[in-house]
Amino acid sequence: MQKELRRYLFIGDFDSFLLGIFSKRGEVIWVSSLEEALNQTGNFSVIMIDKRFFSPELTGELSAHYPQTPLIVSNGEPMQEPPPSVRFVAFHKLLTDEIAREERLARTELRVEELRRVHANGKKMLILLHDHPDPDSIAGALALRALLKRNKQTAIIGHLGDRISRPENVAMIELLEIDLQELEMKQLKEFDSIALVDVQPTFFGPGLPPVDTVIDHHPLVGSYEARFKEVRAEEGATSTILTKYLRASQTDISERLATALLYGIKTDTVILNRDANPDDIEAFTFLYPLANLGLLRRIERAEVPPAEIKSLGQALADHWIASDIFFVNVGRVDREYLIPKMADFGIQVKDVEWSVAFGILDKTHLIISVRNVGYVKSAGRLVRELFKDIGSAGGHRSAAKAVIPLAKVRKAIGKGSQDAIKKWVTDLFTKAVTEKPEEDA
Ligand SMILES: [Mn+2]
Repeated sequence: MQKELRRYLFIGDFDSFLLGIFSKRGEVIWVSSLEEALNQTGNFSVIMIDKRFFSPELTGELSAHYPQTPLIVSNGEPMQEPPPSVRFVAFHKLLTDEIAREERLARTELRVEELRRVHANGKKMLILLHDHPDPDSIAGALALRALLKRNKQTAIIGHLGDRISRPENVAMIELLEIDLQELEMKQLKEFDSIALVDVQPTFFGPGLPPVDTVIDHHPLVGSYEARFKEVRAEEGATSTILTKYLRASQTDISERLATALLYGIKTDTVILNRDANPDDIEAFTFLYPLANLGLLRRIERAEVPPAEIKSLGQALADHWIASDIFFVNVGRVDREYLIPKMADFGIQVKDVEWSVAFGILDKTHLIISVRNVGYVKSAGRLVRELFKDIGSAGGHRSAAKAVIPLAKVRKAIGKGSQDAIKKWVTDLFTKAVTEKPEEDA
């Protein structure tokens, strides 16, 4: 099909910059009176009228003379009630929006350059995740590696801590063929540079070598040094931050990477419900057409192994509700994911505002997983205040977690029986949740 030549008729006072933009797209005819406008030959794709020239009579005559041609009124403030078939477009606003967008992209691109300089040298870098990597952190790591134009030989993605157990995460790693390494603290000094993704140095406690980069969306915890720091608590996912980086630097996004990032944003924001902001939605919309949705469905429907259904059933039996908090004691588990799964379930119970699931992992640690409805106190802040002195604790506004060595629990409550722990957790949360509201949101 032959491409149609676009012709634009401008009536009135328009900026030459704007006319220049349109002349790149077709023929521009610019007149300063209605008479001249009516004397043109041929048809136009669209007629633009300066708002000061606008009147119902003028648009009436133009419509009669050029039937089927859209009329667009521009310049100045939007019209109260444009007549039917006449539209208003504020070009100056479009242009300033466009410039603001480009400015944001350019700023982000400069950040990417800075980040690339930090990791330009050094043969082997480490992208370190938290101890129990989730889809957002794994996707973030893949994105950082692509952004730095490194591969699995020159940028290792690793974590301390145990094998990954949550079925969806296992499926993600298998189906996207992600090479994730289990490391020990003493191995970290073998790397030339370290970037933390979806986590901050304070999470690891002492023993962590100096890190070069921190990219995270959890609130800033403690103080630490890093050559490159991007900690944005307003974003719902680390994948969102890195998607912006990839877009601004026009880095190629493979189908595999897009699928990972999409899944990361989806899980960290619970399908754009929890803690999602417009950036998350924009990143999601951008990634959606690039991702392999068939693969994503296979990752998401990863099921609970049959042997564990019994544990889930038993866990649910030991639940109670106090002060609109759903508590569930999951008991002893070898796979941590059962605990957050129970917390996710609990928050769906009618009239519940908080859900607290806890259990003992590997006979050594008490894991507490917390969810809330989102419009109450921040879950992350609450668990930090409760447990920061005896374990590691943190999270988001509506989802948080604490990991406490059993020895510390025994020290805090005098004993370590299930009943004692149940009473301790119930009392702590009931008191913390019902206490006077915190100052800011
Ligand atoms: Mn995250």
